[in-house]
Amino acid sequence: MSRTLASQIAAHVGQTVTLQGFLHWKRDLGGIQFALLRDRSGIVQVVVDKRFELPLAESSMRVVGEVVANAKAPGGYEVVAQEIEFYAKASEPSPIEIPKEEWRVNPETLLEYRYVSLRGEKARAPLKIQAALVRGFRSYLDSQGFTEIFTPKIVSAGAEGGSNLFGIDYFEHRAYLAQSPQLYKQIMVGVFERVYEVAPVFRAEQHATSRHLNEYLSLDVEMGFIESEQDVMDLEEELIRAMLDEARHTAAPECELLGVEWPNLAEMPRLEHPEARRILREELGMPVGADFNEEAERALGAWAKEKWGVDFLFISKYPESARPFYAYPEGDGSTRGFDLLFRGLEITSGGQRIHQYEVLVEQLKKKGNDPAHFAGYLEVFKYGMPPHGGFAIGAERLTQKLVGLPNVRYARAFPRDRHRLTP
Ligand code: AMO
Repeated sequence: MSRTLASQIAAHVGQTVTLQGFLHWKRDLGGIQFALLRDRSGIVQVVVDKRFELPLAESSMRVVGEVVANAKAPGGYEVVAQEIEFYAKASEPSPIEIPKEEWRVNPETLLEYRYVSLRGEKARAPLKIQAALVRGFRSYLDSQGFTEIFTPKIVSAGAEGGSNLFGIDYFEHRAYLAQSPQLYKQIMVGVFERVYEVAPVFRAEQHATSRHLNEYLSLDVEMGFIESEQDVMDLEEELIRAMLDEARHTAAPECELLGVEWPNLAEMPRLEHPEARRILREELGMPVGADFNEEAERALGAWAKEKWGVDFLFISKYPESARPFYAYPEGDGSTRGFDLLFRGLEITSGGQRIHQYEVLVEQLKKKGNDPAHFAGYLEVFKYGMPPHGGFAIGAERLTQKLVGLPNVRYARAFPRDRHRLTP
């Protein structure tokens, strides 16, 4: 059986086609019934005569019929059904009316019924766009000589600090869910020089916010033989362009459906931390500490948009106090660590890392750690690590900001948050 998609019917006027999909909506006009069939590509109107009884919405179905032009039909074409088969009829009315997508329901309700609310065209579109972003991530890095790696998600210690680790029982040992592949991607630089990973990571964030998930997709990159963190930012700039390009071309209908406003990709300025801090204090009247909070990031994003017309802004040279122990110290209290803000939200942390064993031990002690606790982390640095650096992009945050979602949870199919473990 050859299947025609909803988006292809214009090319088949006068022909008999087979459609497969879901009963999106139905209407009975007495003598005649109309059904909307939704498939992965879109929605098509089907004219159904009284011979056929239409079941509840969301039933899965197959329609064989002739394509005719009809100016009144959505998209200008419809299919006159000759045959209809239902693979599985819905046994209950959908708790969310999929066609009424401007759902004025409690967001918790939408997440509660995510297994069916995701079928809405607008609900599923961010995930389609995210898939394109990830595809762009992989293909750009492949083209630059990177190797995809797969590192353990069950680990014996945290890499980003102990506060937001999920502990688990691992036979007779205590283990944790990986909060970042940080150590492993560094080790793999010693193997392949340039590596990336696309995998979930876990953070026991105590607070429910619009930008924190407890499980998110981390797009990790690490590369060896760099001169400085500038090389890493150069790569990230090109990578972001390639990712957005992929989304723009291969998820064009979804971007259009959501009215995605395309960001300025031409420029991604780099602001050093002391200057960013001065702007916040003096120009924006916001007293800030070493690490910038959500409000400060938003303010900087808005400032850069107004001043330079940019959507992406790097903040570089973070102070040691705001960076993990592995950040490369400049010797003046600053590091070669950076963040990338997109429309005022941090979507990336990264930087050059320490590659010398003695410096790492020193930095660990300086931060009040006992190097013995980091023996596993330190081991590889005894074996000739090259100067290296990298970063991680939070896939849901990038998607959230690109498509303008009010909450990062809508950029993940089945979000895990402070109160949600199902569906
Ligand atoms: P960091 O902890 O800053 O850095 O995380 C990197 C990026 O991941 C995203 N992110 C999150 N997204 C959703 N929910 C969360 N709870 C959450 N926490 C972080 C953000 C953030 O910028 N190992 C370093 C990266 C590196 O230096 O290579 C790290 O994990 O977009």
